[in-house]
Order: sequence, then structure tokens, then C-alpha cells
Amino acid sequence: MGLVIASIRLKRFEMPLRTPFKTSLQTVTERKSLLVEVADASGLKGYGECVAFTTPWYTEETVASCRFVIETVLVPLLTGRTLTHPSEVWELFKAVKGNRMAKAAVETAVWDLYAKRRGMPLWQLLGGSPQAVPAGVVVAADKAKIAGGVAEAALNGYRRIKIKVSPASDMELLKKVVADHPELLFFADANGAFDEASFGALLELDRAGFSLIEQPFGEQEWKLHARAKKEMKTPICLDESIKSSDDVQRMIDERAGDVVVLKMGRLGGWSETLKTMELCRRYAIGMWVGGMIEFGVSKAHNLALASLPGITLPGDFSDSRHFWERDIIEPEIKVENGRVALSRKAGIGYEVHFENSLLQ
Ligand code: OSB
Ligand code: MG
Repeated sequence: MGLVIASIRLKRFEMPLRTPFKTSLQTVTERKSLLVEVADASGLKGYGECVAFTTPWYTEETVASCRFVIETVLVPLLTGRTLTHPSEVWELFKAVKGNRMAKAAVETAVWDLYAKRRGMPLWQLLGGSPQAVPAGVVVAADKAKIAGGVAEAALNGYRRIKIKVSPASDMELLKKVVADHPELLFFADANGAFDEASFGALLELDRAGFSLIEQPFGEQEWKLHARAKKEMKTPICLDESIKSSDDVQRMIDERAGDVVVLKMGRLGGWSETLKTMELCRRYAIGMWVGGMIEFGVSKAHNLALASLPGITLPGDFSDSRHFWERDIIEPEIKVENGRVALSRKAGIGYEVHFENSLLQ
């Protein structure tokens, strides 16, 4: 029974963050996004979310570039097609260079639709474990708010906390915060803020007790990452550098990291992410699912991803209310006892409630 892609609609929406999100690269105070809704001939709908930002501060793509590529290139490639499996979407998009976030927004929507037609939760269709997914929150704030942010997260039940760091971080404060919470797992995320000149500060961070350090150097700094892996005891985790399974192969070949962050938007959707996971499993590379201040549709796909074999560490899974006054899915994502339960409903398992956002 073929899956006919009868229509593809794009909806634009935006929402302010409850509190500003501060990294060494950018302070984010609001999020604009696109929702992709694909429908089959019977009117059944699948959803994907575009995770690009408004400006290219984190990745090259933007909301506007994604909108352009989706509307003018991807929608015409897919509309009216009959598919036997959602993995065909990645193949159909092959002639389109790059633009992985645009592709992922559409491709993930087709996977949701496919799972709904099969009447199965996406996580189950992909062979995931039914257990609740370990949550993880990020503290992206000024120095004065780090200790308080960590204490609050611990009170809210989070067992994994990621702290944004840079060469300008107060290393003594970080050491103290980590030492004060021996029950928690701490990740440090540098978003590429270090360079050769600040290598010494990174070595200082190596003594703070983090379980891993995410992307200390720029996305193309393979040699510096290899040096860090060699000289440091804290595992090196690559986030921005991982845009395809080939990048993981390069990390392995150049001994440039121990762990990878999977972001489906950056990888181009489910197909390339599943391929990347296979490679990681083969080489016993640790994996976890990263977030980008997303709404619930992307989070729901990410929860399915986190249920799959080979995910070794808790991902960026916070409560919908952490970033948003009101998420666009119902029920909202709830963190309970440090975990998020997987929905038993078909597809991504959540209803999309667009009226919760601005600019419908
Ligand atoms: O580097 O992981 C990152 C947010 C925006 C852009 C990049 C990153 C992040 C986060 C957010 O760390 C984590 C989350 O959504 O919970
Ligand atoms: Mg990161």
C-alpha cells in the first residue's frame, strides 16, 4: 500500500523564551519556526519542525532559507509522489545540495505520517525501547546565575545538567558547582569558544569533573579536537562538527572525539541519523540526542530517537515549560522523576495545537 503525499503545508510561528538563553555565540530571546504538515489522500497528517534559527549564528541555514528551499524545491519534488517507505524521501532529495535542516523538516513529517498510517508509535516502528527517556536540562546563563540554575534544575528532578562554558568561564566556580552535586551528571558545552591560544583554559576545565565537554573548538578544528582528546581525561564530544555520518567517520579516523551529539535537523532527518547511529554502534562511539531550543514536534521526534539502541547518555530533554509558556503540542512534554515518558499513540504521539503560538 503506497503512501501518497497529497499535500504539504508550511506554517510559520513564533514564541518568546521564558528566559533569555545565553551562549558565547548568541543570546536567544525568541524563537521563530516553521511547522511542516504533510497529508496523505485520506487527510491523515504528519508533522516535522524546522529547527534553523532566524540568523545563521549556529548553523548556515535560517528560517528564511529553509522556507525558500522547502517551498520552491522540496515541496515540488514530493507532492503527488507515491512512496513505499519514508527512507525514499532522502533519496528523492539527493539532488539538492546541503540544506539539511530544510530537508529534515519535511522528511521527519513523512516518517510521522508513515508511522500513523501503520498505527504505531514512531519509537516502536524504529525498534526503540519503551522505557521513559532520561531528561537533561541546560543552564545557559550569566556566571551569577549558574549555581542557582543548577540547584533549581536538581530540585525539578533533572539528573543531567549541561552548562555553557567558554575560556572566560570562572573555572573555580564550575569546579565547586560540580563538586556540590555528586549525584548529578554534568556536561560542559563550549559551542566552539576555545582555540589554540586558550588551550590552557580548557585543561583547567578538564579538572572540573564534567562527564564530557561538548565542542570545545570550531566545527572544522579536527586537529585541535584530536589534541584535546589526547591530552585530556574528560571525554570530547562533537556537536557542531557532526553534519553527516561521514563527519563521524572522520572523527573516528582522526581520533578527534569520543562521543557525538545527534541533531536530526543538522543531519538532514531520520534516514541520515539512522545511518550515523549504525556507524557509531559499529565503533562503540557514545551518542546522545541534542536539542536546539525546540518546540514539541521536534522534541517528540527526538524522544523516539532517544529510545533507540546505542544512545548511551541523557539528551537535551527538558520540560516544555522550561523554554515556553505554552508548547505547540498536547500533552506538553513533562519531566517526571528525571525522565520523559514515551507516548503510546501512533506517530510522534502528540497532537499539534497551533493556536498556542503566535502568527498562525
Ligand atoms: O549547542 O547544544 C547546543 C541551543 C541552541 C543552539 C545550540 C545548542 C543549544 C543548546 C540547547 O544547548 C539545549 C536544549 O535545547 O535543551
Ligand atoms: Mg552543543
